Amino acid sequence: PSKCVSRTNQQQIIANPYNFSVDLRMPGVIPTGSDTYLCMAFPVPTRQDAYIVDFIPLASMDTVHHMLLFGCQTPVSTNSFWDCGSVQGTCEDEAAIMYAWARNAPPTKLPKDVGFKVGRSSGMSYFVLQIHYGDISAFKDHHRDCSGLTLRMTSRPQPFIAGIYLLMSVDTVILPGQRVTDADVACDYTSYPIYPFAFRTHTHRLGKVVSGYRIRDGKWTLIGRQSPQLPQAFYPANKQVTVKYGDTLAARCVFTGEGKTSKTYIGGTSDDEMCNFYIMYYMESRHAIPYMNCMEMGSEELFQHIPPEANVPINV
Ligand code: IYT
Ligand code: CU
Ligand code: CU
Repeated sequence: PSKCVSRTNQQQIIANPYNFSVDLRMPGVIPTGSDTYLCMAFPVPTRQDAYIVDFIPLASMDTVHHMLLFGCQTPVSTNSFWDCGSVQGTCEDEAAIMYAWARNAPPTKLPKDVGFKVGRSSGMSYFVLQIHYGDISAFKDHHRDCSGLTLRMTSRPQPFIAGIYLLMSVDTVILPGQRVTDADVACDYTSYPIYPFAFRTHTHRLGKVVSGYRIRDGKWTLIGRQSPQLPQAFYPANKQVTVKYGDTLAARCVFTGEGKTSKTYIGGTSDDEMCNFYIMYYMESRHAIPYMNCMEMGSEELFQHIPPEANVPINV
């Protein structure tokens, strides 16, 4: 159908020969049930390095619950779309998240002079777009969906690169009936300075609040705090906080086991849980490190000093 045709080629305005746009859209799909996750891979359209400097969502508000954009080397499939619910994932290798759009949440903008670096040398040859179709009653008319994103890109090197620091728990167990379970994650930061500008939280049903902090000289400073039951977009971070060598990054997810009759573990299905705090940062290009993560359980002694707000639920 004509409305699925990519506008990318027609759209080029040769104002600046370094700049171009890429449309990533579903190829006219009809999800077969509510809560379907569909993915599609797109090769990064250049042999040289390129930078994503802006994201423009093209999502049908009545059917798309959320969209995520990943970069990786080996997507699960390279021809057309696939079902990427809990069974099949996005990539064979590690996927790096670059963008999240969620219904009813304001989209994040990259700061000026900041871009996500993509292309062969950065280990990212493919984009993978994941779309979660929520309520599919709007498909009763059998129309096809072409939701997706436009990426504004440039081949001009950017002064700062964007990156993601992911704090995640790998070993939390939530006991049935237990009112509060804290999942604590913390790591020493031993690299060049990063400047957080957005954060995203992710848990499944049992998460109440997720908070992320920088600890410097024993003092805890909030980077961001959100209910994972609100749209899981990237929200603006506390801009005052920069992170440098010698700091500690820490996150706490608060869960409840109320109403459960069995233990809940970390895992991929909706009956499992996850505890994720993503920090989107920028960093000077000359020592660019685009992805970092922390999976260490924080020490009890350290978390004795976490601000009490980390355990205050956020009303949704
Ligand atoms: C076990 C777990 O917590 N998985 C998370 C975090 C994660 C994200 C990425 C782990 C790896 C990744 O490559 I990207 I290894 C998780 O799956 N989070 C989901 C999405 O997959 C991104 C989320 O919505 O945050
Ligand atoms: Cu969703
Ligand atoms: Cu999850």
